[in-house]
Amino acid sequence: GVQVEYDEGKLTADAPHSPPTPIVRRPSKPKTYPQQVGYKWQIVWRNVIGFVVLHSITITGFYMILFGLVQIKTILFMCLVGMCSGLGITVGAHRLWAHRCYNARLPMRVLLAIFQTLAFQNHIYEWVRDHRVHHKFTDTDADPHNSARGFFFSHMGWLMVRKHPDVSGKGCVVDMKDLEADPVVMWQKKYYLWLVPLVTFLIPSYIPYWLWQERFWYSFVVVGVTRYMISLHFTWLVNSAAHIWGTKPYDKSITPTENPTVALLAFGEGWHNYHHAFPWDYKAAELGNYRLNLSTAFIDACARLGLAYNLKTANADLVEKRSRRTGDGTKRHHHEHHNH
Ligand code: ST9
Ligand code: ZN
Ligand code: ZN
Repeated sequence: GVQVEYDEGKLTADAPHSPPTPIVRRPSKPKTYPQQVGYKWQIVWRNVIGFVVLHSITITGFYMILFGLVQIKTILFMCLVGMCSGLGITVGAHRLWAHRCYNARLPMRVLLAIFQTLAFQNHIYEWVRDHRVHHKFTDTDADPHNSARGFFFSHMGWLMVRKHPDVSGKGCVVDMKDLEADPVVMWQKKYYLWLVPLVTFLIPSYIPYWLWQERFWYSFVVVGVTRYMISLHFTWLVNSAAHIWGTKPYDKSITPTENPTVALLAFGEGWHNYHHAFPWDYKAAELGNYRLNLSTAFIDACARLGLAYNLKTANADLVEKRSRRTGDGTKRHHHEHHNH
């Protein structure tokens, strides 16, 4: 046999019957995003397997719901638990603890911590640290769910690989003293490993069994796991979809967008261009009403009860100026309303 060796496009052995074909080295499409040079992926198989198992159980859960294997009461209870866990993230972890958009009295903080534990998205302290780092270093290697690495990475891929060294390297400058001073946050952090199985899965699954004799394992699949995975995906859409699709009326230089679908699914957290422009606003949106913003309605209700106070919000004038200066022109300005 004739051995043909290619070396930088030159034929180095005889190949009598075929004309020497020059090797054209096409510049291959970079497989890495620009900043990734010199950084190696490290897949965390424990998490990959965990998510495969959870998604498989979720498919079973959809089957049980669609084919009437669980009672309507159980499905309604699943929605209630999902709503509470969602508010634990939006009203608690996000708008209270990560951004300090308002202050909350002890009973409200305890309730929000319980709700946040229902959501099993890491303990409040870790959730907030990752989220503050996301705002400070958006779309760079230091952003835990850097959307420059694509939809899948920012959606859930980031939870299945080791973090980029910049996340801790640069993230360590983020001040967490306020959370260290909150006994509710530190108590949840200390007992989180015990609280998760109990609060996220066992208690919510047990209630339908206890109160209306639902089969425990059916309840576990639907109210425990399926409810959990749906709320995870709704949350993750804020990091993926709302960093890709939508308008940018407040700041066109950043990836976060105004995404009504995500706003609906994530209780008002899809107005993400506004949120990145005014992260300290407790409404996380400009819209003056509760349109697609259950979280704002909840905070206002708590404020009326005296549980929440010092609610911070951007006034119309400030928003208008910012929008004119850095927006993409999709915001309807005040004078336009007057003209019509
Ligand atoms: C989940 C979270 O799903 C979802 C968050 C979404 C955020 C959404 C934001 C949008 C806002 C609104 C939401 C609306 C929601 C609506 C709901 C409606 C229904 N800074 O992490 P490690 C250092 S969780 C500074 O282990 P590895 C630190 O020293 C899902 N430093 O890194 C740390 O040590 P320690 C369930 C940082 O080894 C050390 O590095 N959970 C920072 O690379 C090691 O950290 C899971 O799936 C930082 N930001 O592992 C588990 N980060 O902690 C996921 C780290 O001791 N987690 N450091 O201080 C893991 O398994 C791992 O973290 C890993 C990375 C494998 C992902
Ligand atoms: Zn964001
Ligand atoms: Zn935020």
